[in-house]
Amino acid sequence: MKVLITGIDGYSGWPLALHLLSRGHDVVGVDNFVTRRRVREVGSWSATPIPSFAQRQSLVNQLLGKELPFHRGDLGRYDFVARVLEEERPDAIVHLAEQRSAPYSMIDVHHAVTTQVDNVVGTLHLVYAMRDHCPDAHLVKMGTMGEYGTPNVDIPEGFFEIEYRGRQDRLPFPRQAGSWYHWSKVFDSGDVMFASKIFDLRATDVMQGVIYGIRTAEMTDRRLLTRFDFDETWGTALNRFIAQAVLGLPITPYGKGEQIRGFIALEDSVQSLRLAVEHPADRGEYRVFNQFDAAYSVNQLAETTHQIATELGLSPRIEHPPDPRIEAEQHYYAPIHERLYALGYQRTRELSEVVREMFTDLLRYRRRLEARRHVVMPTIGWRRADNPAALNARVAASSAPPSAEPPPPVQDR
Ligand code: USQ
Repeated sequence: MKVLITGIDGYSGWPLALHLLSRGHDVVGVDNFVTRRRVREVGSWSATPIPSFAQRQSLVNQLLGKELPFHRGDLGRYDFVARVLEEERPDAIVHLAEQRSAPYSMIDVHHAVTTQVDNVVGTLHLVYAMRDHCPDAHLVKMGTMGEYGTPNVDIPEGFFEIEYRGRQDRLPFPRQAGSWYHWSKVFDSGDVMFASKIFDLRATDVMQGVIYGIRTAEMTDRRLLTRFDFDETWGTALNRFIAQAVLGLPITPYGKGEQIRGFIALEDSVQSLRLAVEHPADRGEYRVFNQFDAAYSVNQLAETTHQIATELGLSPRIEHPPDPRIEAEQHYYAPIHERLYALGYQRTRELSEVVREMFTDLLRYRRRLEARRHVVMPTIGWRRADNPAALNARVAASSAPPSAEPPPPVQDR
């Protein structure tokens, strides 16, 4: 199959490209490198050194013997999106090119607006360009488990049967997102559901849990590693905890730490996206997959991190800062996740195994973590008004300009 990945340069997009290429698919990439710029904006960088995209293309060529065509551009420009789809006519589009950070969207009004405009407009441009240039293609859209929030009932995969005042229907399950970012995904879901109906498109909305991990089986060379964010804005819970333990900073489950989320290893996340691609939805069908392996509280993840860090001779400690978010710190959580398993999905990575692997990799990149330790602890609050000032101060304090990133290391295995 020919698969177009928007956001191919990102944390998930790059491993997905490698995985699909290794499974014999053709991959075409699209990206505008905005994540690299926005991570610099908050004074941070990836713990793993990331080669330029041109270098990534030659590595794919050299190590996998594959071509990786690429279009640099912004999904906010319809002429660009239409031209790429007309030229490439892919069988599937995996749409990952969205602003993906909840804290980033909560910095101030401008970050809230840019998140929602980028995400909603990019998706709308894609569905219109699909209608006009590749109406038979399958859109695999990255949604998020966070769209549902934490209701006090089980969470179905997108839709549920309801009886109300004596009548029954199958309706979209209510959304109760917890950040401007998560709300942008809710709006996207509505738009994709509607587009599949009016344009007769094939669409899968993947409600993804929090991803953790640093590498996949295809990363046989250190230069093929994906980016790894650990700062308060771009790093996610478990990835941050391990970076904190390596740095000797406190591991930070927020508030009571009983917030439960669905989690999935990076490797299994790309496996499930491949399965979605290889089993397309029907024309006019909008389907929803809840994509995670297991639900953990952030306390459980902090304890696992603490235990493995101790085994490795580090001296970790757990602290509970006040939760900077407005979210339930203790709640019921039972989402259903069956549809991917029905397509053959199997969990391949155990939590503790991936945590150990992350420690090994991050200890190797300890100096890069050290250079950005000042951006790890939380400062962005869901209610605070002084966020831009705090952010600007931190960027100014950043110890080295982005151009000082060392070149990618040479092959090590
Ligand atoms: N958390 C901590 N301590 C930290 C960081 C986070 O306790 O140092 C807590 C948060 O308060 C939250 C939970 O961990 O309750 C998850 O936070 P997160 O930052 O790991 O993830 P989140 O902001 O929800 O967003 C991430 C990705 C997003 C994706 C989403 C899936 O950034 O792109 O959509 O995970 S989900 O969480 O299922 O919505």
